[in-house]
Amino acid sequence: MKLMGVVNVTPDSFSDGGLYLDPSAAVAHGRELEAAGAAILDVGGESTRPGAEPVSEAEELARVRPVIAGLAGGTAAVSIDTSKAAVAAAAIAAGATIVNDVTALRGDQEMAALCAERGVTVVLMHMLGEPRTMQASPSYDDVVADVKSFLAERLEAALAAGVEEERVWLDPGIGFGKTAAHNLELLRRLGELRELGRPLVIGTSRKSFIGRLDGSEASERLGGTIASSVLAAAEGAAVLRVHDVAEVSQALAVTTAVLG
Ligand code: HH2
Repeated sequence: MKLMGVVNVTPDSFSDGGLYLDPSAAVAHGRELEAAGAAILDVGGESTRPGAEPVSEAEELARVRPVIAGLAGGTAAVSIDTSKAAVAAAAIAAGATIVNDVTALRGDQEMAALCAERGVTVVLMHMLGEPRTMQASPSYDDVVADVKSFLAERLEAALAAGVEEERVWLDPGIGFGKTAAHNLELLRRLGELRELGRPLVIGTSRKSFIGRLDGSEASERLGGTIASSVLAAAEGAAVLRVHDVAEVSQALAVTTAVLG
C-alpha cells in the first residue's frame, strides 16, 4: 500500500486552493507529506474540481515546474497531475516519474506517445464528461461495469501506444461525474476493478460524497477520508491519493497491525 500525497499548486483546488501557490510553500508541504509517509507526491497545477475552468499551458507549467524540481531527488517519487503533454514533458524533465492523467490519455493526442517514450508510470482515471460539466446529471447502466469497461479500453489504448503494461495504474475517479451513490457503489465493489489486473489508485480525500452523508465542509472530512481510505485498502487498493498523509498513514498502520 502506497500513499500518494496531494501537492496542489493552484489558487482554486476544492479543499486547499491557494495554500501552496508559492513554490517554496508547496515544496515545504511536499517534504512534510514525504516525512509523514507519502511514497509519491502528486503535484498539480490545474484544479479538476466540479465547475473548474481550464488553465493555460504556460500558467500550469509555471506553477508546477519549480515545485517538481524542488521535490525530485527525495525519498518519494514525484507524480505530475496533468492532462497536457507539454506539462508532462517538462515535469518529467524536472524529475517526475509518474504521469497522473485524469483524462486517461484522451485530453491530449501527444500524451500516450510521450509516456511510452519516456517510460514513466501512467495513472489512467475514469471521468464522465469534463470537470466543467461532469456533475450535471451523471448516469450509468451499472457504474462499476461501465467504469471497468472504460478502464479496460483505456488500458488497451495505452498498450497500443507503446506504454508497458507494468507501468499502468488504474483509477475509478471517485467524484468525477458520479453521484454520491455511484461513489459508494464503486468503493463497495472495488474487487471487481481488481480483476483488471493492474494496481488501483483511489482518491476519496475530502471529497463531496462525504459531505453528502453528513453536511460537512471539505475541511471537516478527515473522518470520512480515513474510513473510505481504510476500506479501499482492505478491498485491495494499491495507492491512496490523500491530502492528510500522517492521519491516513496512522489509520492504515493500526488496520494492518490488527488484521495482519
Ligand atoms: N482527484 C483529484 C485530482 N486528481 N487524480 C487521480 N488519479 N484520482 C483522483 O481521485 C483525483 C486526481 C481531485 O482532488 P484535488 O486535487 O484535491 O482537487 P482539485 O482537482 O480541485 O485540485
